[in-house]
Amino acid sequence: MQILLNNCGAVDPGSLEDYLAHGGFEVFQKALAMSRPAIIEEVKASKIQGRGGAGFPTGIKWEAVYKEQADQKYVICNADESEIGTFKDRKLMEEDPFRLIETMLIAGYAVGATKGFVYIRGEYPLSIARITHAIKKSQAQGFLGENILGSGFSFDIEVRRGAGAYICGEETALMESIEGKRGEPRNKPPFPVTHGLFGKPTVINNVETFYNILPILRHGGAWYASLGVPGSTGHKLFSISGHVNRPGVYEVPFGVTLRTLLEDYAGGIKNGKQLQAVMVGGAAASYVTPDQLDVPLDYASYRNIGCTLGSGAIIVFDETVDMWEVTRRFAKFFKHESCGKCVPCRIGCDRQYTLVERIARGERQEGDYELLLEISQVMKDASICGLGQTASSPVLSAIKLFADQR
Ligand code: L3W
Ligand code: SF4
Repeated sequence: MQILLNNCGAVDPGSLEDYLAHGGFEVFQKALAMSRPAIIEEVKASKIQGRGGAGFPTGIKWEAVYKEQADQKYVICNADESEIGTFKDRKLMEEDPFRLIETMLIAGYAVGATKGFVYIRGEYPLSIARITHAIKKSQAQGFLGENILGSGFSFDIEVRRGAGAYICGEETALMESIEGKRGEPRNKPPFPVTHGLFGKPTVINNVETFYNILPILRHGGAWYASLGVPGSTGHKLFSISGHVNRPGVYEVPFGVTLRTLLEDYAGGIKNGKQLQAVMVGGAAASYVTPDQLDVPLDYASYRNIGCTLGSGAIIVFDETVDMWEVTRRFAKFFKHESCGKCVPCRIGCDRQYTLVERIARGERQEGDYELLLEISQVMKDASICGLGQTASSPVLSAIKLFADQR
C-alpha cells in the first residue's frame, strides 16, 4: 500500500484536471467542513513526526500556531532538500505537485494563516517549474486566492528559490533568506511557532510531512497511527543510492529493516560484492554496519544504536570503498557549508577537515584522533545550530569503526 507515492507516475503532474480526477482537493474540501481544532486533533492523533530529520510532532506544532493571537500567520514548506543522499522531496514535487498546494491550504486553514511560501532548492529547476505551474493553475481555478471555493477562507502561495546554501534548509536561516537577509540561523528559542517569518507565528514543515496530511485527514488520525510502529507511526520515504542494483525512492512503513529495504526493494548489493557500511540519515549521522541490518527502521531503535533516521537518506558502500575518503568528503562538505556565524562551527569544521584530510592521505599523526574528539565535543556543546552540532558525527563514527584502515 502506498499513501505517499500513490499519485507518482499515475497523475499528470502538469494537469489540475487530472489531479482532480484522482481525488485531488477532496480532502481540502473535507477539511473546510471541519472545525480548525478538529483538524489539528486528527493530526495529533496520527502521531506523525516531522520528516525533515528532527522528528518533532507535527500536531503540536500546528496547535501552537493555531493558539497564537496574531494579525498575520504563515505556512512555509521547507523544500530546500540538500541533505547528502536525500532526493525524496524532489520526487514528490516533480511527480505530484498539486498535492503540495492542497496540503499547505489545509495547514493554512487549520492554523489561521493566509500566506504560504515554498522554499525550493535552487538546484531543483523541474521542482520549481512544476510547483510554480501548479500554483498558477490553482489560482486560475479558484483553489488559491481570495474566498477559496466561496468558503470565506483566503490563502495564497509564493515560491522562493534557494541559491545553493545548505544552511538555508535550517528553518530560521530559511526565514532570514525569505526576508531578504543573509541566510544564517537564529538562536532558538524562540521557535518559529511563536516568532517565525517576519516575527510572526509560522508553521514550517518538510515536503514529505505535508504529503502525509492527506491520508491522515482522509482516513483519520487513528488509522494513520496504526501504521508503522508505536513511537514511529505511518510511512517513510527512503532515498537509496550507492552500491545497490536499484537505487531510488522507496515508501515503507516504519519498522521494516534495512536488510529488507536493501535486499527486497533496492535489489541487493551491486556486482555480488560485500556490504561494508551504510550511511543512514544524512551526512550528520553515524555509519551503520552489516551486523546492524536487522535493526528496525524507526526513531527509537536507531537512537538505541547511536544512529539516526534523519531525512531518510541511505547511501550504500561496498567492500571496495575507502571509508576515510568518504569521511573526508563529508568533512569537506561541512567546512564548505558552515555559514560562519558561530566560532565553534566555523573554526571547528575547518580544523576537522585539516585533520581528516591528513588521515585520509595516510599521514595520520600521533594525537590526531584525540584532537578530533576534543574538537567534536566543543562543536556539539557550543554551536548555534544543528549543522555545527552534528558535523563531527561521521568523523567520530569513522574513528570508532575504521581506525584500523589508517
Ligand atoms: C515548538 C518547541 N517547536 C522544536 C520545532 C523546530 C523545528 C522542529 C525540529 O532540524 C535536523 C537534525 C538532523 N516548540 C520546539 C519546536 N521545535 N522544539 O521542531 O527542531 P530541531 O531544532 O530539533 O531540529 P531542526 O534544526 O529543525 C535539524 C536533520 O535535521 N538533518 C537535516 C536534514 C536535511 C533535510 C533536507 O535536506 N531535506 O531534511 C539530517 O539528518 O537530523 O536533527 O521546526 O522549530 N519546544
Ligand atoms: Fe552557522 Fe555552523 Fe553556527 Fe550553524 S553551527 S550557525 S552553520 S556557523
